[in-house]
Amino acid sequence: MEIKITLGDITKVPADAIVNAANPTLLGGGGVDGAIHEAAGPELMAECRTLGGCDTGDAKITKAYRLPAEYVIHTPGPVWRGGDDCEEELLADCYKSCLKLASEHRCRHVTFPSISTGLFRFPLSKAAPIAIAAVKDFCAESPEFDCIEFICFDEKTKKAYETALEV
Ligand code: AR6
Repeated sequence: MEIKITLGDITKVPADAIVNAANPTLLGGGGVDGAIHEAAGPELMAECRTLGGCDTGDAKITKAYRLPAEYVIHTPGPVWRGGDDCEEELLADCYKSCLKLASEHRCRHVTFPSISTGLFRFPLSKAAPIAIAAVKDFCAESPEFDCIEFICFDEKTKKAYETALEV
């Protein structure tokens, strides 16, 4: 199993499952969520409306419609409120909930954005090591994945994930 860090737009990278950094309504938003809905087409929102939302740290799966993937896995990350509100545990839960669903759906290649580090303001230097550790922990128990890929939208994010992967 390979962990890859790539600079790019997650809506353009083929995968079995693309993870969406959503919010608990699952009814769309800005950032990567907006880009994913835009690229997938309106059928994605129609399916999301049937899901009844999702708790922070949990995940729900849909089809991917016009995206280059089989599935989208939607996970609401925690809003950063200073660190005393279980943000770190909830962020790790996001990655693990997504990988559990991906595994149940026999996905081998999963792409992640940097959950919570945009509009939800989770500090990147804290989020990147939590993300890498959560993926490594999960995959140590479930080795069926070929590739878990972090698609970073800017150089700063890519560097933070590369640094976290090196240690
Ligand atoms: N491909 C890859 N990464 C992207 C893309 C893209 N096309 N677009 C943005 N990013 P954010 P959050 C990066 O704000 O912090 C939405 O309104 C972005 O640069 O998308 O979890 C939801 O509905 C950043 O590095 O997600 C929620 O309300 C990372 O993706 C809220 O935002 C995450 O930024 C979730 O906030």
